[in-house]
Amino acid sequence: MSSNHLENWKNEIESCENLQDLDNLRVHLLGKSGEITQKLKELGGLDPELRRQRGAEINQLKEQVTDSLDKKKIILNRLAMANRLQSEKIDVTLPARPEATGTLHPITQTIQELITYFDRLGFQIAEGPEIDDEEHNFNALNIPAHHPARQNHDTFYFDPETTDIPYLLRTQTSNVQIRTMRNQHPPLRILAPGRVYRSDYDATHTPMFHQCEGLIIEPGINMGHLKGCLIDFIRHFFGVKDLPVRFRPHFFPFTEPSAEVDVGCTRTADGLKIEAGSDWLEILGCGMVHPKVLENCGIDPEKHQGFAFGMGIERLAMLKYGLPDIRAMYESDVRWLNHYGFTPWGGK
Ligand code: 2NM
Repeated sequence: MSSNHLENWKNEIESCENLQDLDNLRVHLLGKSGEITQKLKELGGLDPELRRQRGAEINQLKEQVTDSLDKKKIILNRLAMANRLQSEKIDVTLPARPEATGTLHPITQTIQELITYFDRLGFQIAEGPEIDDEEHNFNALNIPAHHPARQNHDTFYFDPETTDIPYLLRTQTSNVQIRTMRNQHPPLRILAPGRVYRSDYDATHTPMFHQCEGLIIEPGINMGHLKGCLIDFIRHFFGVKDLPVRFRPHFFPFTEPSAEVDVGCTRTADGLKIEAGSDWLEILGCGMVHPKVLENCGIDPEKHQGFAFGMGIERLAMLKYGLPDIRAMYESDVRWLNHYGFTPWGGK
């Protein structure tokens, strides 16, 4: 019976076409109630002499079957791998699937442009708290108690019941310059971009917006330096070489003299163009830092002078990139972001 059985089993093993069939056959032969296992179990009832003889035969049979199963398994494994390699073949010449990449918000882009420009002029980029107190947001800046900007309709105050002193959301980023002047020694060149808050909401105002303020404190700094610095910056920012820039006298409590700066523009039916035109458009405020502000920060106004400027980043971005409504900036509409956003490596 042995050699006949062995031939049959080997044929069965040989005709297995896949690993699953082969495993089923292994269980059928060598499993707990498999054919060969069964034969081994039957040995128990035989005479010792016969048992040894048959035992040796069956074990030899079992070894040969196991050997055949192992060899077949190697072949079927190779076949399965070959099939997988064939079916999962990658065509590296296919064009890449387009990746969905995000864009930089126009505000982020504009802040980066400002930082890049003023960094080259040696300005430190500085940040400070958005929640601050009246000392850093108003007092140190020579903004008197009765100044309209202090009133509740402009400034967001925290509930005075819950804090020891009145806290507020900063209305400009000047608290950064105040802290820097108090913690460092002149000469200083600081650029402070960041979020500010005022209670206002329409097509050109959101209650949170961004400002960028700049400050230079050095001995002998004068209004000529201020004008040269800002004229160069404005022409560079808008990319218009001979753009007319006009300094118009103004009042700020923290600078003296103070000015508002206008650029030339043309107003047409479908909008506004920054260029040498017949009209003017205000884009920033500036002035020589008030002696009282320097004194408030421990700087001797007889030894050091300085100029400062401040601009609204949304306004600059809207003018440069033709954004019609400020409110769309903070609606997080992906279509708007894709349309007006920038690639992280510069350009559109
Ligand atoms: C402006 C206009 C004019 C300004 C002044 C200072 C400081 F802290 F040095 F006194 N920082 N920024 C300033 C001056 C801001 O924004 C329209």
